[in-house]
Amino acid sequence: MHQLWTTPGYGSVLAEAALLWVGEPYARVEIAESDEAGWERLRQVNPLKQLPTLVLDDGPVLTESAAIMLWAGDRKPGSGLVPTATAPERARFLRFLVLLVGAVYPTFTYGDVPTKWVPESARDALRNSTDERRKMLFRVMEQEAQAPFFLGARPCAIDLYLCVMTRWRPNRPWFAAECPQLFAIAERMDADPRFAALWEANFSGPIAND
Ligand SMILES: N[C@@H](CCC(=O)N[C@@H](CS)C(=O)NCC(=O)O)C(=O)O
Repeated sequence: MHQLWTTPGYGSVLAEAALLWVGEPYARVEIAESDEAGWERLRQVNPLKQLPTLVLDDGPVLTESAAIMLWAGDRKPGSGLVPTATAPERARFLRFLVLLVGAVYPTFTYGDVPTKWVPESARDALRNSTDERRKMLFRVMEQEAQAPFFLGARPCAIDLYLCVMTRWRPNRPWFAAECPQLFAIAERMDADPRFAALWEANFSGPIAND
């Protein structure tokens, strides 16, 4: 069975939702946020020590949430997780998937613990500038959002990212006020029964990553 490394509230929830979406069985290797030994064990598998990290049942290690989304889409091409190569919404899907992982996700990477990257004196500046950049990127997505889901009639992996990332900084109340389309999409995904237990397990407690 595939092995998915997880920490509640972290990006592993994106991969877990994708696995549920396409019906791939998996086992969780859960590490608590404070479990330093667990994170060191993760480093042996993924030198970046990041989640999601998925070890496939035939051996390869998949990191990078977008790679996991695309891989999962290939496992069940008709599932809707990833629009098929000839689907009219494919181009917009690729644009916003890459924007989410290439532009939005790094604002968390560099802003979550700024002192990993800059001296203490620059801590607040890096946190604030990455937070502002993320808001700008989400405002771009707000302008592009369709309804009821980001690409239109059917949900896809983009909606999973919106559901999860809107729980992180600047958090849901900001989205409700500033990006109501994205907020509505997130709430629609909250209500998807396929993921009810997953959202509960990941977002019912305090989220250190917020
Ligand atoms: N590009 C990666 C980013 C993953 C990422 O930054 N994950 C965060 C959790 S939400 C993490 O593991 N942070 C710990 C760290 O970077 O040390 C992806 O799309 O999967």
